[in-house]
Amino acid sequence: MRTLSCGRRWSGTAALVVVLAAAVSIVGARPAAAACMDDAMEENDDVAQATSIPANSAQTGQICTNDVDFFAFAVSDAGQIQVDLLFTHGAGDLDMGLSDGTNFLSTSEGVEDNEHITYGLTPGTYYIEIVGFQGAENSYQLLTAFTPSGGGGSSQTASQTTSIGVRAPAGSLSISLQNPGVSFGTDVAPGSTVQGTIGNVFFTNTLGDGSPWSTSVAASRLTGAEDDIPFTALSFTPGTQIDPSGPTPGAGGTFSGDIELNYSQPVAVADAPGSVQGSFTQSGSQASLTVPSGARGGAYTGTLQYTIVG
Ligand SMILES: [Ca+2]
Ligand SMILES: [Ca+2]
Ligand SMILES: [Ca+2]
Repeated sequence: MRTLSCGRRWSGTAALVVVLAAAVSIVGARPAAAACMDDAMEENDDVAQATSIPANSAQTGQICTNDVDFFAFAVSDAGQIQVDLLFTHGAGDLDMGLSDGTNFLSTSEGVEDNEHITYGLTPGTYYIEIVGFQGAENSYQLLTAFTPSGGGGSSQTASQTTSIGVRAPAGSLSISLQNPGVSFGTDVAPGSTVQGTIGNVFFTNTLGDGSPWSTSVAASRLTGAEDDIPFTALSFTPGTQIDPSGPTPGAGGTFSGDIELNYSQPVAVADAPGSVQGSFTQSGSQASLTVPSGARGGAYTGTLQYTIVG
């Protein structure tokens, strides 16, 4: 049994050439044999001429006397390479080495059929070198199989965009106002209560989804240059006239809530069951403001915010 580690034949590429050169005279002393038909991958007798193959591949080749066959493959991931050189030993002893182009990483120099190498690789280019022992000739099949580390595969991602066009509701839900503003007067005495005319409120519900719907209003504080009037000083009285009929006027009332917040709790303006559909005008609504007796003189402004929900 020949050992694999003694470096008898595989001490490096340079040493290999010397051994093969010495074999020339041995073969030359033999009786003439049938001419060896080399493979189509020639010349591939050194690293520079190596035949490029994938890391997973199957090749057939021929070693003639003094021939060396080099194959090169590259791996982009770390992993394990398995190299099988298949031949019949009795027809000619072939041996095999795996190198990084400079040094052998592993060799297989058995004295039975076939050679086999398994070796862990980092990303890079590697070379398989096939020789005949002491000038032996034989045909062979070379099989390589690479398994990336980490569960047998490197990860990869691909992406695509998603899109959808959502159909708009068949109907609409809207609210608008006749008057852009509500005035409570321009020269109001502190402590007095004054009325402001809201004007018409227009609202439409044609959604037809059967949901009940309602309108409401919330108030902000009225802000002055040196003082504020809280929304709790305001109240709202919804108009009782709604045209056409259907929706019901809300109860209205004084705005309430945490006066530190921007808006009060909503006050009901009108509501209706889902069966009431169409466009409506509510008229006659009023707002009332009681000016605090300690309010400083000046102009104050605030906001009434209307909402329709259905
Ligand atoms: Ca060859
Ligand atoms: Ca060759
Ligand atoms: Ca062998």
